[in-house]
Amino acid sequence: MKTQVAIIGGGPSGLLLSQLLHTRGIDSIVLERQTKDYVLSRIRAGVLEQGLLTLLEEAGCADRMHAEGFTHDGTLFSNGEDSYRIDFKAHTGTPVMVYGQTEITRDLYAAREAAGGQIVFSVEDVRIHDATSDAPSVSYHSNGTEHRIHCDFVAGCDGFHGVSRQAIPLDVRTEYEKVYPFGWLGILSETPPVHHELIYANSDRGFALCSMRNAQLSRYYIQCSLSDKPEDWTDDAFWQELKRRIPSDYADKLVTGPSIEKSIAPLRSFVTEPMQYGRLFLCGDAAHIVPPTGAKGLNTAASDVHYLYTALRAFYERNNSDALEAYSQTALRRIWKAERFSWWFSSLMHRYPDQSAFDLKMQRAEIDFLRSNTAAQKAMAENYVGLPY
Ligand code: FAS
Ligand code: PHB
Repeated sequence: MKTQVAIIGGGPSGLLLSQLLHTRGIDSIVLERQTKDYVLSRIRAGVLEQGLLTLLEEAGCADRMHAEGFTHDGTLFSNGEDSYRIDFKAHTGTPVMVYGQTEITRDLYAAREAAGGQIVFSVEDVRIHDATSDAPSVSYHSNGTEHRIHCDFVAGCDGFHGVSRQAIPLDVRTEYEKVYPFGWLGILSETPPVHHELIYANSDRGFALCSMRNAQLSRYYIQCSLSDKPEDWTDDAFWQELKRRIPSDYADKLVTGPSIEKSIAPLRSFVTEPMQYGRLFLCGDAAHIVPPTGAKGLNTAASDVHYLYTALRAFYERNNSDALEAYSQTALRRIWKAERFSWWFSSLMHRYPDQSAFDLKMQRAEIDFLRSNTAAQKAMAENYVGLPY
């Protein structure tokens, strides 16, 4: 088989890149390890930056998002019983969109299938060959048969546990990592959201987040121990703990119900440098991970896709490779700012097991400064709605 861009990974990064390339007549093949249903069963991100909205519009996949998504102009912060709102729209002129990553992935699959896009599911043993040559290829097994795709470029969109990052030799790549001493226990419930905007709650018992997917589907998280397992938490125990961490005005009106999904996500900051090796380019979680606190995971995957898509267009349409050669440097400049914001926001909102009394005073002072200072709120808002591409 031959294509222009071989894309490893059929999550949001790989699908968005494939669909955008298609709009410019650039051919790609997507290789996905799982089945389509499995990919769509994963519950992940919920808050979208304007940059991602623009890309989905360019890809022709934004209609359902605009019809069913929620535009949020701000969010509520609480510290114990105290709460205050940060108005993103007032500070930046930009809102955020609340629309689940699962739905984006569903919309992208539909667009690729409508366009006759090539997506191979349930592939095994994917390998990248001759990445530093002008004629790379990708081999894989499907239904017990080995296949090879000859291509111009390889896009590694296969997430944190994929093979693409490993194709960059250890003596070429540098990895930066911070593992947080807690996780997020998240549930999905077919209940109305407790508030029309998100609530980020800092409490003496730990962090909590009240989010949503639609008017009858809510997403809630509580900070939990790394040793916890989802089965350690009954639904009732989860609801009781969530109520202890949010202001009583909201706890009293919280509508509870059975969880239809319950999972624990560990929190990690991680970056690989460089994000390219010869004609292999990494996008999204294949290259970097952020703690979900700042809702930057999916949104930094989107800016990577924007940079790579723009660079590939320049190559094919104008025979110009400058942006391809600068891809890693360009993408990393925005990624490190998202890593900083996610780390700062996580440090602000969570209880750390080794937190000293002084550390707690610093955290409380930072929260109080954010609560009372317009410049601090503007800076927070500019990061949350998304820094420029
Ligand atoms: P993905 O991991 O989504 O997709 C990679 C794809 O590659 C997968 O479908 C995988 O099956 C496939 N793959 C892997 N290895 C392969 C191989 N060898 N061959 C072929 N295919 C292969 N972000 C937020 O902003 N907010 C959140 O609340 C949030 N919650 C999260 C919860 C969890 C449990 C996780 C893991 C992540 C969460 N994220 C969140 C981050 C998440 O949304 C990612 O940023 C987003 O999925 C990135 O998309 P991709 O880069 O496409 O990677
Ligand atoms: C979500 O709705 O899943 C969500 C929202 C905001 C975050 C993290 C997750 O910061």
